Amino acid sequence: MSVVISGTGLFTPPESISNDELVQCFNEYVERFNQENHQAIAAGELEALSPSDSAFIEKASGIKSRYVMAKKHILDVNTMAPRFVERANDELSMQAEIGVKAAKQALEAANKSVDDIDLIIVACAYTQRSYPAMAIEIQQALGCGGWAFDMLVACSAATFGIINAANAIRSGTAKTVLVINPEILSPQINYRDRDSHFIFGDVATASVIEDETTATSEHVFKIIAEQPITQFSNNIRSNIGYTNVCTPETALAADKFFIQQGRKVFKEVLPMVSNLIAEQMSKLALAPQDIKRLYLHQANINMNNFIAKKVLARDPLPEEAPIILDEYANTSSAGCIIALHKHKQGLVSGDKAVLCSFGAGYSACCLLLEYM
Ligand code: CO8
Repeated sequence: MSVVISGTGLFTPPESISNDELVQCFNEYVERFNQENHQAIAAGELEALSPSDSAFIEKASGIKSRYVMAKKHILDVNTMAPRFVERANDELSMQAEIGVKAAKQALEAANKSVDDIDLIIVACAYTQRSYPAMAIEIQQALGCGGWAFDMLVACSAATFGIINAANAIRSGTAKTVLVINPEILSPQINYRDRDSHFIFGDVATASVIEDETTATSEHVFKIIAEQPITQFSNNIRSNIGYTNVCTPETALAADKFFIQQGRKVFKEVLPMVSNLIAEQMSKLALAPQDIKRLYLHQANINMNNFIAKKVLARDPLPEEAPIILDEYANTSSAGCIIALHKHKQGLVSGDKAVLCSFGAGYSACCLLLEYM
């Protein structure tokens, strides 16, 4: 039995924030902080904050802009965080809503109807609540039967989700699966932190996974190899959780937001990912020239270029390792799926591609795909 990715979908929020807009607000905050605390700073009791810089952001990360679900209060120096209107229990929740939008596109691309779907996996970095599961809410909103569950694997959630979907199909517990990645990351960004205020954006992606024999869409990606890997690290961490959100004195502390040691992540994750891809290629006796496309996790352009160069044994052409983080920023698990969704042009039947995620945990996953 061969399992395929037969369709993908992408929901892009309507509002976008440029680096310049973000930096302007951050620098206003820095000026205000330094003015308000000038005595303590002068006395050496407090360190002055340093301004952010658009050119640094673009050079260090490749990010030029990010889409967000609620722009206004992110750019208000008095709030510097998104504000969402709480929805009633009988309304579709925000995360389910964007998941449904991406899922409908994926169904259309795969020539499937909601009646074909018998498993929904919501795989992402954060769910809006623990229960009832976002996947079960989406199951009801779409009108699908079968079963549904949520799973969290930070930036590797989408690829781990696709592997779970493939295994459900292989075991016979599902025939056609929707893997949905609704990534609402903006509430976890500390917009007052110079090191990380620029990193993430909001988005949702979805993929239809099914047996090759039931697929009817024009082009599909067959999964020809897959391997997840994890290794514990505190270098990317957030301490937000259900045990501390109700405590006012800890709820807004800096450690409750996303924090990373970017340089260490860079150094430690690169060999882990390069080796993982090399092992998968060697299992199938694939040489660098056999790989026509690299759909990599979208966290940092320099990291992606490094990995692509290792895999291809030369500098990659832009179309060989597509970058979407310039427009979308880091969208956690959705990034590699956005790259695949938007950059299939030029592939011909039989071409091999790498779909690879890496991120917090650490967690990484490499799928080798054949375009059909
Ligand atoms: N403006 C100007 N200067 C700055 C800024 C800024 N905004 N930020 C830092 N600097 C300065 C620093 O102070 C430093 O100055 P000095 O040299 O004087 O000390 C200098 O710039 C260099 O700083 P860094 O060493 O930090 O800069 P890097 O070149 O390493 O770039 C990056 C920083 C972009 C963060 C880079 O390290 C990176 O991208 N690393 C890899 C990150 C990565 O892959 N992370 C994956 C994590 S994502 C994930 O797993 C998802 C988690 C779940 C989702 C969470 C949702 C919120």
